[in-house]
Amino acid sequence: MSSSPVFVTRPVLPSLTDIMPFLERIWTSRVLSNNGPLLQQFEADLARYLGVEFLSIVCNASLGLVLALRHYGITGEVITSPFSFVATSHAIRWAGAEPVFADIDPHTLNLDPAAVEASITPRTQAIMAVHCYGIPCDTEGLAAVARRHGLRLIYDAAHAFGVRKNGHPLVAEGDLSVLSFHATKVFNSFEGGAIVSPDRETKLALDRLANYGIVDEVTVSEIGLNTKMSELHAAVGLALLPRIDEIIDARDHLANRYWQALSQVPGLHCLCPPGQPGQNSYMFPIRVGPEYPMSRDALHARLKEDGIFARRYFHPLISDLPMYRDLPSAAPENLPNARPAGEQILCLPLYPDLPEADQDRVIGIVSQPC
Ligand code: T4K
Repeated sequence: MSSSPVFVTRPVLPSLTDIMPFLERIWTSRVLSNNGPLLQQFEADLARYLGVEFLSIVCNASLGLVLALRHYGITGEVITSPFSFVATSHAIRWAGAEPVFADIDPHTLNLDPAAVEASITPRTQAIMAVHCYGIPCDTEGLAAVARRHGLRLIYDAAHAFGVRKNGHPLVAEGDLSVLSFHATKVFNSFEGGAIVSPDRETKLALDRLANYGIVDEVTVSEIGLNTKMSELHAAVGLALLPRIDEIIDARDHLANRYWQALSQVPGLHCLCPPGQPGQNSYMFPIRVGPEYPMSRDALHARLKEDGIFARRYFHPLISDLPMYRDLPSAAPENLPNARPAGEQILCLPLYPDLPEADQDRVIGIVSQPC
């Protein structure tokens, strides 16, 4: 290993100066949790930034997805993408429902509405789609399928912070959308997430579900969970949110540098062209095709030799994991586009303060691996 390691991502932290006033408020009030003042402020500021009206902050996206399914009482089949982080399918199982895998579109890597429609059975109750790498799903196509068959449409929007489609916030699509503010995401509160609701009634129902189902001191309306965010996490989010445009601009800049350097390399396909209005440059995924001088896995290993930790998001496919691979929908012939994606895609290091010299090391190897 020649120089310092380069990771696929590194979180941006708020400065200690920016976070201190929020910490002082916590230490003075001694309100640490349970819908405290910082949480309420974070919710309001986030909703304003994202351009939505009703949003519930939770402790992470995984539990946000569980709550979303529980809210609609979904215990039947949920059609979902095998090309995602394992949390998507795990959340379906934790809600007591059954994941059914449908194939993805080879270009967007998101659920293909036609494949979704072909997977519907009398037991299907919902679609859980993922905006993989922040690339928007075919929201119109999925909405049409959901409408035709009376299904709920829930988006795992863990990657889609701030993304806009045709000028509109992507997280306003579907019945509910769930964001992640994990350390590895475009915007983080160390851990955290949010559920975007279409109306106040739904938001309040989700808030109740996130707080054990408590209505008041003597009334508990349902079997809720504790998925609340603490005031400390809200403080991190509040201190970082004013920097979000600067964070996304820095990501866009680096994504553009990758694009300039790699988009013409024979055998490589860069999936996220820069300069698309409303994108967030969460990842820089490349597809390593058969014409490239080595396989995706060999390139991954070659980068590692130089201390560059690119990641094979998402390999293995969720449908290949032991707890899912025996499902009929996990059969390889059902997922002809997801399979090669799982074998060919590599996400290159990308985070706002990635030094250009380190990015050039990545570019040097990827553009001339042998
Ligand atoms: N849905 C989707 C589509 C998701 O991608 C995710 C999470 C979820 C749902 C669930 O969201 P949450 O419940 O977490 O809110 C990472 C993240 O842990 C995971 O949150 C994320 N997706 C997934 C795509 O990536 P790993 O196992 O690859 O993380 P890890 O620990 O290997 O971190 C990757 C790199 O990031 C490290 O090499 C170094 C850097 N890093 C990481 C952490 C945690 C840091 O520099 N500092 C840190 O604190 O899963």
